Amino acid sequence: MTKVMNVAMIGGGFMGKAHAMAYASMPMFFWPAPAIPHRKIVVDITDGAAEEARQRFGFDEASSDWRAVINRPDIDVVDICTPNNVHAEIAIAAAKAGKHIICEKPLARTVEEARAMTEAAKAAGIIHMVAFNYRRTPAVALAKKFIEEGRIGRILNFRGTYLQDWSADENGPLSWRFQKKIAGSGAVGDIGTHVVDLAHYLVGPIAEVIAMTKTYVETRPIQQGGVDKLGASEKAADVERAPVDVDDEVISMLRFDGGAIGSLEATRNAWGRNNFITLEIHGTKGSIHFNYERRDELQVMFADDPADARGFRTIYTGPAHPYGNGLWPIPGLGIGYSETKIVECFDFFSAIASGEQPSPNFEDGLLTELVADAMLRSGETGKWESVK
Ligand code: SOE
Repeated sequence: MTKVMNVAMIGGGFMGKAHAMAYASMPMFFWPAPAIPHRKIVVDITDGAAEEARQRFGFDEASSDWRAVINRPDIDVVDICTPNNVHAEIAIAAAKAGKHIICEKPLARTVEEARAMTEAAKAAGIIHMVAFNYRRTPAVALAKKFIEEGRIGRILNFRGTYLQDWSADENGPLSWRFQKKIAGSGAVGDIGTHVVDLAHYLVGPIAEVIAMTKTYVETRPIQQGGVDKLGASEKAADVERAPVDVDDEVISMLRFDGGAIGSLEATRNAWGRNNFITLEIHGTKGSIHFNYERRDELQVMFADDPADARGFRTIYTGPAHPYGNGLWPIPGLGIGYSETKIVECFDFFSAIASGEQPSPNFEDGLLTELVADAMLRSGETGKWESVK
């Protein structure tokens, strides 16, 4: 019999929706499943919001008291889907209570918080994971496989971008994502860290960075209501404004431990770009290109192809590729955001079943925080900053 594990999900917003969907779907895709996640209890900031999330996301129970919930003996897994300011407090308490933890990205607001979370998780001996889901896209995992097999040789260069436009409107509301005390940083922490995670996954540790950071919109209308609207539906031009104290954009050069060089750009102010995560990696024997907006596809160029057939070719991921035995049976049927979260859920519960830490775990999340911190420091100093 496949083991059933009770999940307490803290936070019933956008990420709560993605995780709840993954808990329900994972065994439908990956069978036999490593465990069956049971949606036991969802926590939100008020009883009303928690009850709404319970009904909507299919949990047995609802609560507005995360402390009481994480100490319950019938809870196996704590899932942190809250804004960044409470990640550390919840994760450290959940680790002390002996629960396995999956935490939304970025791991924390600061290196200090990320370090404390990592130490608590390691001391407790629990399984821990940070939800950097994009490395779970089959095409990205295929890129990793080609790199590990040496198909593009030694890596010379990594170019990564993450461009969105949901904060380009200067009247988009001042959500928590524009407030340092809640978010920690802006584009750097929110989406730049996804690219750092991908760079670490595909190329290896980043040793030093030199970065420019910029805040384009200095004040925003104070948000009416607590929901994270991602700028889209509330354009409150006539509402009182308050300062933005995080970065809107980062452009960074990178030096990797292994000798490769690279660049990273992240902004939420790029009109026309939605979830434009692009990766281009050049090696001594070929190149790889990926664009999340065409996430079924991996573009590859192998230098030893016949001269008359030289060029990028498109591989459509499917059963022959990573996670292909669980996802859809024909290439091109469509990989979506949901699939990345289902795969993430599969990898997390596989780690619990095997007792081996998944990646990215909290230690990996801490390394990513160190790079983000170096970028923010470099944005101030204008100098190369070491990640160590
Ligand atoms: C907003 O930029 C956001 O929701 C990020 O916080 C997520 O990590 C990203 O996957 C989608 O965009």
